[in-house]
Amino acid sequence: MMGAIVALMTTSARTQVGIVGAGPAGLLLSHLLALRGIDSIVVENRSRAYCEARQRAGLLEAGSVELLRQVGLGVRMDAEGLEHGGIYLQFAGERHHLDFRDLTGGRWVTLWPQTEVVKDLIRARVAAGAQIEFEVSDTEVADQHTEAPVLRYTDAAGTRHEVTCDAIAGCDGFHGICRDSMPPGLLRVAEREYPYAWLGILATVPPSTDELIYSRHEDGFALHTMRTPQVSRLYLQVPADDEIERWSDDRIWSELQRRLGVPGWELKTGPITEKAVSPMRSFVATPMQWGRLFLAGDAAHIVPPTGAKGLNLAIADVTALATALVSLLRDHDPSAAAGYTETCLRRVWRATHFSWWMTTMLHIDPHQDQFGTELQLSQLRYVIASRAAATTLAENYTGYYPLRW
Ligand code: RFL
Ligand code: PHB
Repeated sequence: MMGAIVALMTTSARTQVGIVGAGPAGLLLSHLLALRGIDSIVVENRSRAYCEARQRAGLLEAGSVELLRQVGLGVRMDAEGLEHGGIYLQFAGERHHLDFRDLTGGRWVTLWPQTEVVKDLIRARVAAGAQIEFEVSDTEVADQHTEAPVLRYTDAAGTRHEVTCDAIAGCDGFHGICRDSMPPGLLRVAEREYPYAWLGILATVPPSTDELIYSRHEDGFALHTMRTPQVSRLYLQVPADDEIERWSDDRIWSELQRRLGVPGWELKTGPITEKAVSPMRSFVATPMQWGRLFLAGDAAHIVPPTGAKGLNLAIADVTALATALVSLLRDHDPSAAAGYTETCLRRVWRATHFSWWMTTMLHIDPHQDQFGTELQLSQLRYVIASRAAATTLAENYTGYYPLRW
């Protein structure tokens, strides 16, 4: 009975921007808004520890790195992040180096894991006294089409809250609730499913390579990336419906050795501390805004990870969104907010094409015929032989559109 009474009590509050999701998109948005004097609340259904440990992306484009530095989040990244000026592309048993700095006039990428971006963001927001509510449940958004949209959630102690906002940001990832809170029939979705998945591992062993290795092999794609000088991250293409239980550590290492191996090179092995299978999908929903509800990051679009674009798109979306919300709420100028979808989608579609291109060039489709195989190999030979083709890969990989804040 007491429980029922407590559950019925709702506390009311007000803020300028209600943010759903404490992933990189939601946390960075809250940080950027605070720098321009706009208040926000972030609600997140997982715990802080879970958000800080979730293994995901690794690579930041040069523009994302520069933005994080500019907004005071670069100290640990500059000390501990690993700058990469290129990648290895491997196919037909040979490994080739692409030098991004040479191809793009000095651009690069930085390996700075999403876990660390999220830890730095949470620490900065908490130190600034920001309101981040972890372990909430029953998140709801309402009145999105009015100038006073409402965010409701139940906190970890069981109290129901209703926060009246000037705008709501749906930064709640692909499986969140905000996208589905838009009116049926408004959203148009363009998507593609791929007939394979990635098995990703984290292993306590120094990387066996100085740059990332993207390898097309007859048995499937493999990627060697890293986290620190002591920790490696590796991925294997596996069937779309594969189960992690079928992959013993020994089987994983021998498959990686086969797909990544070239004469004279040795893959170092070590204890595997994490392994998981992730599906691969391209998905773009439009519009990214309805009234005062704005979607950002994976809530609006996802890409297969072969192009390393997802985190970078989330950063770019919220940079545009913060600018739009500052104009709307502080300067009463709605034009940037009205153009938000268009601003984001230009970059999103470039990244969507690039990620699809990298994915289909490097993976083995189970239904692939000789024609498909020859096209892949021809494209790969062209990329390593033609400076124009290599530059196309390099300028997309390092980030094509400049990021402005
Ligand atoms: P997130 O990180 O999914 O965060 C959304 C947050 O919202 C919370 N949430 C809710 N909170 C409250 N109420 C609800 N109803 C809620 N529903 C959900 C969730 O708990 C979560 O905390 O989305 P965000 O912020 O848009 O960030 C996107 C990135 O996480 C994602 O794009 C990247 O990780 C993708 N990605 C990569 N991106 C890169 O830029 N470079 C890479 O190298 C790269 N590698 C990868 C990747 C993603 C991978 N997986 C597992 C999908 C490698 C992999 C294997
Ligand atoms: C990673 O480091 O996890 C990573 C790097 C490059 C990719 C995907 C994932 O394309």
